[in-house]
Amino acid sequence: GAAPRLRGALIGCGFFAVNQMHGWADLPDVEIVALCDRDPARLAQFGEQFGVTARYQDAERMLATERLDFVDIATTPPSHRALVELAARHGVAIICQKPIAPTLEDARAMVQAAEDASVLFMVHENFRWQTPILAVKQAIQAGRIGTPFWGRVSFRSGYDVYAAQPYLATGARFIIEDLGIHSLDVARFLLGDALAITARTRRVNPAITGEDVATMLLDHVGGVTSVVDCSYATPQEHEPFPETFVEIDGENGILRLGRDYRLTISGRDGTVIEDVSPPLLPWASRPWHNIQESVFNIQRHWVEALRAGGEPDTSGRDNLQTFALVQAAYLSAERGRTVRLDTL
Ligand code: NAD
Ligand code: 89Y
Repeated sequence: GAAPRLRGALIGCGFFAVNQMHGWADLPDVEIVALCDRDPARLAQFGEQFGVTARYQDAERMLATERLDFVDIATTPPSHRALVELAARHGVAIICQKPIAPTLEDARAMVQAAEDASVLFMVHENFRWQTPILAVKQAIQAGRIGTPFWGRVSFRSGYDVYAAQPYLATGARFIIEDLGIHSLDVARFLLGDALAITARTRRVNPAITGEDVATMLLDHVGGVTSVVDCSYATPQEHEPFPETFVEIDGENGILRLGRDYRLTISGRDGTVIEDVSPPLLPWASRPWHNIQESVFNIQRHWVEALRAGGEPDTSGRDNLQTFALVQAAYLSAERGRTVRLDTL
């Protein structure tokens, strides 16, 4: 017969966790059996919305009480390390939202804790699971442009992200650790690991504390160069949020992922334009549907990894490479020089 359903618990019933709950509901292999939020009003409202009656304000109590296969941590970064270490102590597999933690020291300790406890640990780094990004990866792997030698991953927007996520306006750091982290991960996913980074940052919006513009130059293994740029200070007539644009030049052709999810590939056989739009899932809403579908895709991948006992693509260990790029970018911008990752 079918394997028993995986028993998960969600910690952090906030803005983004709604998408995670909808994604789980679409996976017949998974049941979210308990919820945790330290805010009782959010916990109650969320529990009603998704019909989950086992509710806890304290994650420690939840882990001591419930029999779980995994926890899905959807809190903001200051709580991530303690929650990951708690789940590891209980021998429960772990998904944790990005950014993995406030510091590289925390991130390394979390990966170590999961490895010491022999529990699977995945960072919810979902942008590489977006249908258009997967289409770009597929085109490269199929050899449609030959070996890449240059790339650009770009996200420039004027969308008001502060309305739904007010904490983004008040942190000392903003766009690289919140959004650029995804762009850096996409650059790694498409072009390979990076060895060094050079970054420049700006704050344009006077109403926020951290940087809202970043321009980064990456040196990848094998001599590939990329530019990763992001901005939330770039309002435009046709707001592209939350589309990531990609340009890759290869030895036998080029590809461009542009507006409205149009992928243009120019190779030996001429130019082909493909529509690589993400599907609009029943619970999704524009313009977020691209991100929302990637939540479902990464969750499906998690179920496969957990069932097989294999390391997920965006494991904690893998994500240390992306997170090191984030930390190195801030250091580079602060010092005005290139930072090699092996010096962190
Ligand atoms: P939020 O503030 O709306 O929700 C966080 C919730 O966690 C709150 O309800 C808070 O009470 C609860 N919480 C915090 N610490 C807790 C603890 N120790 N125990 C129990 N509950 C606790 O935040 P959000 O906007 O939903 O963001 C959450 C995370 O999701 C962030 O790390 C953010 O970067 C990430 N995020 C990811 C994506 C993506 O595409 N991957 C998109 C948006 C946000
Ligand atoms: O928090 C961010 C993310 O991960 O995707 C978009 C976002 O919600 C705002 O930048």
